[in-house]
Amino acid sequence: MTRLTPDLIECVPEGKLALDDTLMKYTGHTMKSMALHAAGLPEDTDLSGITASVVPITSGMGIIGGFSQSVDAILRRLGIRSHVTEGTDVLGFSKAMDSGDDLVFMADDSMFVAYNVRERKYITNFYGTALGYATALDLASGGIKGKEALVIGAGFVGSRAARILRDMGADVIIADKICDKGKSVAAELGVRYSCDVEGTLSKNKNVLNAAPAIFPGRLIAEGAVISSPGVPHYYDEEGRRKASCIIHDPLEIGVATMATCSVAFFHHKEDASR
Ligand code: 2YJ
Repeated sequence: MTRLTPDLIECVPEGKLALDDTLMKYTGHTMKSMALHAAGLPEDTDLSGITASVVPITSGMGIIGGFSQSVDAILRRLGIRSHVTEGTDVLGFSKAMDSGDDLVFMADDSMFVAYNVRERKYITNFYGTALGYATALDLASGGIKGKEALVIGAGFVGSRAARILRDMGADVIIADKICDKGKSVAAELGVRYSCDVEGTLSKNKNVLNAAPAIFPGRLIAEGAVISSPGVPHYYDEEGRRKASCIIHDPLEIGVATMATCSVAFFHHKEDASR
């Protein structure tokens, strides 16, 4: 699992959303309206009644500089009244409980969750990321229903994205360089798989790249729509020219979608598929 680094997220807190411009251009949505749409909530939902605590977690490899502040900034941009707790870890969590906030965000090295305190349910970043990027692919491709969608990577995000895209009515192919992994996830979901990641990528126009891999431009299909949560993220000049759109950000799409899915618990609109 890729660990975010401070340089990847350093522009998030101040960020005037270049991401909003990209999303608007390719999906017709802002970050907020896309995240609300993904969670099945009205796109003009006012989130100013929602409060959130972000708890810094020191365990394992420790605090990532700017991580909690970036999550906090993303929540505020959605209109949520968020703050970073003064204490870390269990002390921070107890402060979050004392504050009576609706949602608590916290991440260690292996899991990042948004916990809905009143509904006692949580959403993982794996699910929020999968849903956010699957929604971006759906919108940017003009509707993925009935179309082929290639999911590269059968890991925590890719397997969830494949399920979401299948449920959207896409004809899903999973490709993973570890062939047995792709095969077993595909069998579980009842979708196709390919062990030839590069060959399949070069033939597919609708791609969700959840692999920690870099693909050269010669493998990108002309006009491809690429929704790309995978880190490291890089497409060369040829890839950028051939793709009709590449959607990526290091944190925002996943966190914003976690937040709206957590809010959807209040509306009983989110199932337990995390
Ligand atoms: O609170 C902090 O500053 C740190 N404990 C944050 C750790 C963030 N965790 C990661 O980047 C891990 N790779 C887990 C992410 C899981 C979701 N993709």
